[in-house]
This record gives sequence, C-alpha cells and structure tokens, in this order.
Amino acid sequence: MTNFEADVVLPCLDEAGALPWVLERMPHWARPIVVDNGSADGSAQIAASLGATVVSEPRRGFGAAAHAGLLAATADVVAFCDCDASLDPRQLERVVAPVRSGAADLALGRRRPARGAWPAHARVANGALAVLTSRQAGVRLHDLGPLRAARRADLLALDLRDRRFGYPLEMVLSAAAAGWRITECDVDYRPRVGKSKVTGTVRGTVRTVRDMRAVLAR
Ligand SMILES: Nc1nc2c(ncn2[C@@H]2O[C@H](COP(=O)(O)OP(=O)(O)OP(=O)(O)O)[C@@H](O)[C@H]2O)c(=O)[nH]1
Ligand SMILES: [Mg+2]
Repeated sequence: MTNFEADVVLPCLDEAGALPWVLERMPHWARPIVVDNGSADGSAQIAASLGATVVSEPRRGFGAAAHAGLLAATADVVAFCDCDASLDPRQLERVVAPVRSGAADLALGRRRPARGAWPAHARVANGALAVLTSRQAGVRLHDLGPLRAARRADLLALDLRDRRFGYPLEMVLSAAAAGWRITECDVDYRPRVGKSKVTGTVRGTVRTVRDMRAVLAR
C-alpha cells in the first residue's frame, strides 16, 4: 500500500465538469477523498474512474461532507479543497508544508482571485466575517478560505459540530480557542468550472453568512 503524505478531502456536489481538472492536478503525495453528497451528474463515478477514493455522505450539507471526509482519512495530515476547479491542487503544498514541518497547526489558504473569480458580494461578506473571526480568534485572518490543512488527530479532537456552511469557520474558531498556531498563505483563486452553488449566488452567500454567524454567536 502506498503511504500517502496527506489526505485531501474534496466535498463534492455535482462537479462532473470540474473533477478531471482537479484530480489530474493532485500531487503524487496526496490522496484525494471525494465526498459525494448525492450528485446527480455522475460525479462519484467520474471521481472513482480517475482514481480517487469516493465516500458517499447521505446527509446533505457542506459540513456533513467535509466531516465525513475527515473521518475517512487515515494520513497524519489532512487537507481540504473545493473540487470546482477554483483552487489548484498543485498549490496544496503551500498549506500542507507548514503543518508537516510543525511550523503551524492550521494552515489556511488566503485566496488571491483572478478577475471574475470572486463575485463582489461574496468577497465583501467573506471579508466582514474574517474581521469578526479575527477578533474572536485573536489572530488576524484575511480569508475563511476552503483550502487548508491540519493534523488529522488534532482536527478530530476539535469535535466540530456544524454540518452546514459554518463548518470551516467553526474549525478556525475552535482551533484558536485550543491555542493552535494558525497561519495564512496565498493561493490562487480562479473562476470555477460549472454552476455556482454556494457563495456564487447572492442567495447562497446569504445562507452561508447566516450559518457562519450562527457559529460566531455560539
Ligand atoms: N458534499 C457536498 N459538497 C458540497 C455541498 N455544497 C457544495 N459542495 C461542494 O463544496 C465545494 C464548495 O462549493 P462551491 O459551490 O464551490 O461554493 P463557493 O465556492 O462558495 O461558491 P461557487 O464556487 O460560486 O459555487 C465544491 O466542491 C462543491 O461541490 C454539499 O451540500 N455537499
Ligand atoms: Mg467554489
């Protein structure tokens, strides 16, 4: 059996068009775990045919998928990445390296968007949430980006509860409360492939902000 140096959790909902690009760019040291949430476009089959480990999570929700991926992971270091081709898996090393070296306990990719990659409403909402989070966490963060890495055992010990779009934020707040060293590193952010689902629409952003504010209020 190959000893992968990191497992990469990829929450997936109808990303058939993006999966080939994403999985082809996976570094050789990373094992992709695609967590399918009932995709209707054959995403699970495509991911499996491209060599990814596929986990089916019947419970809907971004957090439910992300957490199922974490539970399925076995490597010491676990990374998270979207599988809509907005983030380049070739840049995973940027978040995995500081965790593997012990320089950080949680490494967050700070998205540096290409033109047209990040709608203004999503960017503003994310920036505002990052300010609130920074205040609560006591560490200056610029983004609540989905590309990130930490040690698996540490993540499990956080005992994260959110199963919706508050999951990534709960991870940051719980990590800060536990005294983790959190670091940010720049990553490219490109226009996604396929239909926008979460923050690409105003409705999706409102829903995400609602979920995240609920976590902040806890
Ligand atoms: N398993 C699972 N994955 C999801 C769910 N919602 C979104 N995803 C995936 O989570 C990742 C992030 O979702 P996106 O739709 O890219 O959200 P976003 O980046 O905020 O906004 P857009 O890219 O504009 O849609 C993608 O890989 C999606 O396929 C869900 O309910 N379950
Ligand atoms: Mg996206």
